[in-house]
Amino acid sequence: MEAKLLVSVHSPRDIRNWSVLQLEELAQELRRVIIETTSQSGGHVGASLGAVELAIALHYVYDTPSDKLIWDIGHQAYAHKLLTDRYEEFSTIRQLNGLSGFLKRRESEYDVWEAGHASTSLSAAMGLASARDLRKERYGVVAVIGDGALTAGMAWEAMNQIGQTKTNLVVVVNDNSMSIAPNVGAFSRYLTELRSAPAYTRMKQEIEQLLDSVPVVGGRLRKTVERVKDLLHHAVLPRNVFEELGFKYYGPVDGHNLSELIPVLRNAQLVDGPVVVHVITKKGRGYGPAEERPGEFHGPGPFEIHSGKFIKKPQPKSYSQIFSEALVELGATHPEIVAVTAAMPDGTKLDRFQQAFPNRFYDVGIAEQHAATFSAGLALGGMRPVFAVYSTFLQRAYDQVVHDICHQDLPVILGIDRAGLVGGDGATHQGVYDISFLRAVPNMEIAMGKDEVELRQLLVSALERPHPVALRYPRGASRGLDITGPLNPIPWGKSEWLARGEDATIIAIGPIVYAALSAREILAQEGYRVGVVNARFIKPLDSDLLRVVAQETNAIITCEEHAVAGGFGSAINEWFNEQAIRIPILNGGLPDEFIDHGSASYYLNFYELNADGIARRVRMWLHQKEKAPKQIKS
Ligand SMILES: Cc1ncc(C[n+]2csc(CCOP(=O)(O)OP(=O)(O)O)c2C)c(N)n1
Repeated sequence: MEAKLLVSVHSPRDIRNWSVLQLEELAQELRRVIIETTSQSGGHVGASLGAVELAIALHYVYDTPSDKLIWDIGHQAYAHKLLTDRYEEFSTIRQLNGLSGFLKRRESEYDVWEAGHASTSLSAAMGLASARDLRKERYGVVAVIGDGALTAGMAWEAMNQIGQTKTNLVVVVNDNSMSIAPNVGAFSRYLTELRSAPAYTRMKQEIEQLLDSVPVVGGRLRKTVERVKDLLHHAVLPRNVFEELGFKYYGPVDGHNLSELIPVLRNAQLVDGPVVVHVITKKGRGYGPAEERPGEFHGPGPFEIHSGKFIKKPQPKSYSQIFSEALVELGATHPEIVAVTAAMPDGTKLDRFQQAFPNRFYDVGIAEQHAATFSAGLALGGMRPVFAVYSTFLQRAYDQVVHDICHQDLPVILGIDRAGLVGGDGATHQGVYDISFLRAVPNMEIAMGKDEVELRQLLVSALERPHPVALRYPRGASRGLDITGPLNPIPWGKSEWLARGEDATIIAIGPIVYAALSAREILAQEGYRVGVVNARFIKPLDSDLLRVVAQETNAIITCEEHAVAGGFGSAINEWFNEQAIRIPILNGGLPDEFIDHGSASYYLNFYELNADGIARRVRMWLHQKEKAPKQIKS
């Protein structure tokens, strides 16, 4: 498409002398580009369409990049990317070697802060503003945070600090009353009240101006008048929560009206001390289907622009759906099962459980820490909580898992969704660390099936355990297997022999087991006798089986879609070390580096974790071993 205005915008400086009319045209063009691009590649279309005018106004008012603009999460910042010289590459967004779907400091000097997880912006802004003040530098600091992200404790920890200081920092609350799903909780309700009282707020601002304009003259009289003004202020004008915390409050402002937004941001910029600008926006603004179905258009794949229909190849059910539906099935006969999500009812598919058992479902907002300890409390009270959470977001609740769940050995089930590589969301979202950080914790048990049949069975087994259990499953489509069989448990801690082999045995965890089986076939054609074990359990390991492996085979290869450091393979190494059984072990997994956006299949190939890659590594390794002096097995 032709973007006649945007082609001439190489930096926000290029628009700073434009009229509001021109800026409005630019907004329309930005929307067209965002819709056209995301219709092909998918992406965070709804949030970004909602923040188009906000991005324009902020870059218009502030002298970026000297002034620092921090976006919370960064998923809403596509217009910011386009205004900062990334139009030419915009079609590569979220693809391998293309632009990131979030902000990246190496991508642009305008990307001041990198995120992907919610609610970090205010702490980062406070840090930046404090450094500025200490170094006696002069630049503006502005943080944009959504009403959803404002439900997180971390945001309030920052508000608590910012409100106490006199530092110059502007917090823009981008309030669209949506998280991914409709926003939840008491604070969200409070924002709704604040939003629905613009007439009151305007009256309040007028009274404030009036009071400020009362002239006061010298000495004691001045003090008395100031005091009377103060008293009047408090008597006439109840303050909102932001003001109580020490912020100056501007709003609510229509976030799609540049003539309103720009002057308010200018005023906020002039205030000495912390300010909240409360901006009302609409998720999906300007694209009918996204406005009507904001949840679905939060982060969709490709779609038809004219109909808003998603372009999807028919696929088996996702692992999330399998997990959630099994939970619904079990929920019918287990009234003690309760489901918990931290703002991800759609992503985790727990919305199915919500429909079936509304009283036993909790969406606590973007509050993973709270969700974990809340689950611990539920378990303490005799319920069987299942907290379904993406592996990456569980990182935030580590202390709660250690201190509140595991230390008290409470039987909470963590449904660890998106365990493994995640694709377009990239480095901040890869689910490849949870084995490492969970298996170090006493009482925690960790399992992962090779497919959806085992996922269902392991859920039944997990419910029988008196300890915390982490049950991992990957992002995306399952294998399409028949899951109509009975929901029988898998014996706890028992791995599965899939094939025996004298030359080497591959011990794999999760769906990568199937790649290991294919690798075995490739190698069999070359004369290698390779066994395959479906581990199923990371903790506890199946000691009996591992002993047999050591007796029957000359070498072990571990395979996991997870970081090698501290991962499943490390657990195997530790076990053999501890048993003083010497056997060569090769660990297949992901390296000690952050893995950017790009398809999971690309990275599985790149890191030799698909069938060909596993076969290649095993072949090379066995070949080298043949040349090396013989290892001694005890
Ligand atoms: C810690 C964490 N939990 C969950 C998510 C998933 N997530 C991404 S965007 C989003 C909604 C954010 O809502 P809001 O801040 O209001 O921004 P909006 O999308 O409405 O613009 C959620 C829950 C995340 N990024 N980080």
